Amino acid sequence: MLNISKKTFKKDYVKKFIELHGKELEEGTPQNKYETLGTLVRDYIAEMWIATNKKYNKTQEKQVYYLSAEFLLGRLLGNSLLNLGIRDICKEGLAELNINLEELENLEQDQGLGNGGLGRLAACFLDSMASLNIPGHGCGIRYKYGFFEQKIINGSQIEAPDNWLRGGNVWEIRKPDKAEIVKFGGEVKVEMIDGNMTFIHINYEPVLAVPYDTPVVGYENQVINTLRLWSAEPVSNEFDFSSFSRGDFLKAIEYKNSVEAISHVLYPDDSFYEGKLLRLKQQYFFVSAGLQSIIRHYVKHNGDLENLDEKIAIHINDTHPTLAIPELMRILIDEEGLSWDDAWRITTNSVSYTNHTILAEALEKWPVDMFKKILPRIYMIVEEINRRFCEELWSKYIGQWDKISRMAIIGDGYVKMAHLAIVGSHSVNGVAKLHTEILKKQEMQDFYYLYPRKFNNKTNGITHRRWLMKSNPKLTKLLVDTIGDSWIKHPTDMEKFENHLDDKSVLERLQQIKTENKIDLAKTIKQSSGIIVDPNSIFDVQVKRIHAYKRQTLNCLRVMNLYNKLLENPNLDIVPRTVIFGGKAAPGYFLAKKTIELINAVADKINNDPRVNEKLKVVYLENYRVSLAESIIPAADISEQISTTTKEASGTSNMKFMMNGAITIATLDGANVEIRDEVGDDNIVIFGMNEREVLDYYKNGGYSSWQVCNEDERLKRVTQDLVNGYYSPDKEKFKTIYEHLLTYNDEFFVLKDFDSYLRAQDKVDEIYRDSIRWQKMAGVNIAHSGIFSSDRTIQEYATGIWGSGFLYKNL
Ligand code: 26W
Repeated sequence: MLNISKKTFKKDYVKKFIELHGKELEEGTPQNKYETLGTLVRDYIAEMWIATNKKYNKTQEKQVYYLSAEFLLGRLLGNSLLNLGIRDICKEGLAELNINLEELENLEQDQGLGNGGLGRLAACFLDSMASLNIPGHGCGIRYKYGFFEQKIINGSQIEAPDNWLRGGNVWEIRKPDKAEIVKFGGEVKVEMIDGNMTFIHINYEPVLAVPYDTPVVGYENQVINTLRLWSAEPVSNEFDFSSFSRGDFLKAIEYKNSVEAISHVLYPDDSFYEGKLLRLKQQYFFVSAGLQSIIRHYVKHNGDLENLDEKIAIHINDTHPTLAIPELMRILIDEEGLSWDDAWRITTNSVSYTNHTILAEALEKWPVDMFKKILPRIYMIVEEINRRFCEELWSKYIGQWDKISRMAIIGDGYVKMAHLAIVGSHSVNGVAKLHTEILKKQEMQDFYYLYPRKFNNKTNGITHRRWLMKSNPKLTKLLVDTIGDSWIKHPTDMEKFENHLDDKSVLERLQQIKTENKIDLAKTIKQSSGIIVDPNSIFDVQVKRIHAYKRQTLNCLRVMNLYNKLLENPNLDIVPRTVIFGGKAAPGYFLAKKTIELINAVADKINNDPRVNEKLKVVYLENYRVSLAESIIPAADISEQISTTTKEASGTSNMKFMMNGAITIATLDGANVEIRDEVGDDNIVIFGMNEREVLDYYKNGGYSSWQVCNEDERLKRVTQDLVNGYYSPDKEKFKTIYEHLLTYNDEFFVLKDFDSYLRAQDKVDEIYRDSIRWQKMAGVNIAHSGIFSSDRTIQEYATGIWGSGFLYKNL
């Protein structure tokens, strides 16, 4: 907690404003004022930051490095103020200077360096590590362009570059003196020097990795951890173009461009893996720079590499940073002179790996030729890891060649990154119970039998500081008023709220808060899409990446069906609904982009049909991102978590919604299963096929979407409406969706689950009419959401995987 009075803050603020902008406060633009506040807060942080680092160096506590290709932080100002404990003082101080804090907060560009769940999880984890006093730091790429901006034009997604650094970034500090060199291409010369085999990398292309550090502020505990993001630059910045001959000049430009390309843009895919050279370069770039700087720091402060694994933990977020394994081997062997065996012991003891998806099409594998050419020394090390691993397999599984070749790290011309990650780490975890079980039983079964003790579950979580305290201040206040504030540091204390759910005044306040949040969202919707929605209708929300397995199509088909029903019977007695969608499609994912077009076509027709408008509206919110999520989620009545069972590893928006009092309608997939276990069957609406049925169909076949469709008049009608011109004069427009469902037998069982989904929606309607019951359900969901705080998740990682943060074991 930062100790600062309102008076001092005001003085500091005005002084900083003048320093930065050379004019008086009254003349400042809102942007000037935001920049001033951000810079001032960063200054406040600076001293604590230095003190934290000093303490870490002195106590030699185990340091955790969280390696991730993505960190989806969103905005930093509001949460930094909250965690510093000075948000109220700043708010009041600014108000006295005629400045509205929230307006400044809304001027901040989202830091959108991630695709979705995996990147946002990394951001929640940073917040929790700092807040739990765990010395844990992020390591990633400072993409010049983050996840693209989505525009919806004539109902279709158009991508625009996310130039997030345009207006500067007050949070980062460039550290050129901490730069590292990363080497690509070239050859490896093997020489005997003093009787030792020595590997010398020659003719490589050097890339300068320059770190930018962002402070990660712990909640009222004086801890500031570091997120270090690397930017790629040419090794020499001094291009004296005039002294180059023409050939050199062009070469120099080419070199500069190829280097800068590495940290230019985040790949906007989270569905289909593509073996792109630049992506491989990105992965090696940040992993190599990160590890070199970690080891350099370690050697400076600790010296002895022999017990490195007791002093640092390296976590790899999915397979994207798997090259950390061979890179650490390279540093320990080639640069520090350790033996293979010592290096291997240290590496495997340090590294741990999280898997985030079982979708086969998303598994990373790199063509050997590409790998070898771009990372010759690393390839040699991977080959040696593979050779030794296969040797182990041969002696264990005598004669079982199929199994051995299935499990090898290198095979069929590819390097299989998940295999390398499992073999080269001491811990492999899934992100929800069901997901971990599926990994063990199906996807990674061979490895599970070989290394049963490596496998473990760590159910995901979300930071309640951003997703409740910051985004829903009214609900936060209600909780504090009724149960006190112990839950802020011990989120499972939220359970106490359940004791107050027989108090009518509490339920009324819950409802009032939800309505006020809905009014705010209705304004946002009006501003961004022009659509007027009724805050008294049910706000029914599905926001997430657009993907076939997440089944936005199922949601859309039920809206189309409801529309048909309302037209048939205008007096149909339903609670009015506002169905809200949001999310981005990968630019190359045709079916996902078509899904967006379909939702918008359906929305357009329904919203312009006065016959149904009192009862049904459909909204597609453009450019879904962290900051938008913060205003949508507190306003949701219903959380749509409707993925095909077995396909969603965990989901995390499901947790955010329940924490804000939405009722979940869900399949028993990912963490929905654990949410159900927490709140009980009466406080969640479950539908659809279970795990066994899905796995059985995938294994044995026997599903016919065509037959399911033919036996259901409603389905016949809505699927025909896709291709008969009902939603578009161009009958071909939604043919791909139709074909996916009927010609190609509906891979994700949309039609199969349709009936059960509709019945679940009817049930929601029925429950909502009983306002007391609904608010109680909302209350139970809030009360049981504490377990899904990422503080719980991080404590499990710290004690179960990293062996760090012992101070907090007894929290
Ligand atoms: C194209 C390569 C690729 C493939 C998969 C890039 C990124 C991915 C990620 C693993 C996708 C992802 O974000 N997975 C999500 O991770 C969340 C955090 O664990 C889970 O909650 C989601 O269920 C899971 O889909």
